[in-house]
Amino acid sequence: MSVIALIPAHNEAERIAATVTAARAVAEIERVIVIDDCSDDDTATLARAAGAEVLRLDANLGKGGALQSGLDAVGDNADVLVLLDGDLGATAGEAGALVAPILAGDADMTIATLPKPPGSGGFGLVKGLARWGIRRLSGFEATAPLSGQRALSRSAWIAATPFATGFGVEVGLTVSAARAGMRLLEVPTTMGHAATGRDIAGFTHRGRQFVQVAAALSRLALGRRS
Ligand SMILES: Nc1nc2c(ncn2[C@@H]2O[C@H](COP(=O)(O)OP(=O)(O)O)[C@@H](O)[C@H]2O)c(=O)[nH]1
Ligand SMILES: [Mg+2]
Repeated sequence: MSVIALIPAHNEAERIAATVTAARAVAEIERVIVIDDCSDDDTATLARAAGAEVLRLDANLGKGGALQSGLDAVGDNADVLVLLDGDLGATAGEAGALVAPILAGDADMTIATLPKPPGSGGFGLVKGLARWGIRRLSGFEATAPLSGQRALSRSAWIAATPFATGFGVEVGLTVSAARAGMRLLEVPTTMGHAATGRDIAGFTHRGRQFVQVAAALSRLALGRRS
């Protein structure tokens, strides 16, 4: 079984090395591929130094586009895909808990739930929209509708490709897989990431996410994926 981790990373110099190191230490994971599209910092160099294969893209494709490029690059070589954010740091080492149910044949897609991050965070608007849309479109009750930490069997990613664009990728994965009758399983973890707060950067980030999640849900409602 070939288990390949795809890590989309845009300006993640602060955490990418720790994320890659931890992902590479997961026994089940065979290859770690970082997809870096036009970072302004040293993300690619640091990822490579930490032992990742790095796919550099000439244009900024957003999170979903980066993941699709990673999948296109591995082609038929993967049996299980692991999707991990670049800002998990050492907690990426918990990814084995996502892979195990797939390898055991107990689920087609696992989704990590994360503890509430310390600090204020946002107001939960994006998460609320994502949870509502997923329920409306597929009936699935998601605890962690936006979690990017997932493992997928081949049948699950075939059901969910092409991936939805930008930050719509996760709702796209969940709705498409659930609609196709895939078995989805949320797995509690203590993973953590660089959460944004109640400042201008945080509101801008979540505003962009809200728009991209809404766009993905609209396309799914109309029966189109991307
Ligand atoms: N390659 C690539 N990765 C991206 C892009 N946008 C976000 N990411 C990555 O996707 C992951 C999640 O993004 P993040 O900004 O942490 O969003 P949040 O955790 O949902 O608030 C991180 O690893 C980002 O570096 C992008 O345009 N290109
Ligand atoms: Mg993050």
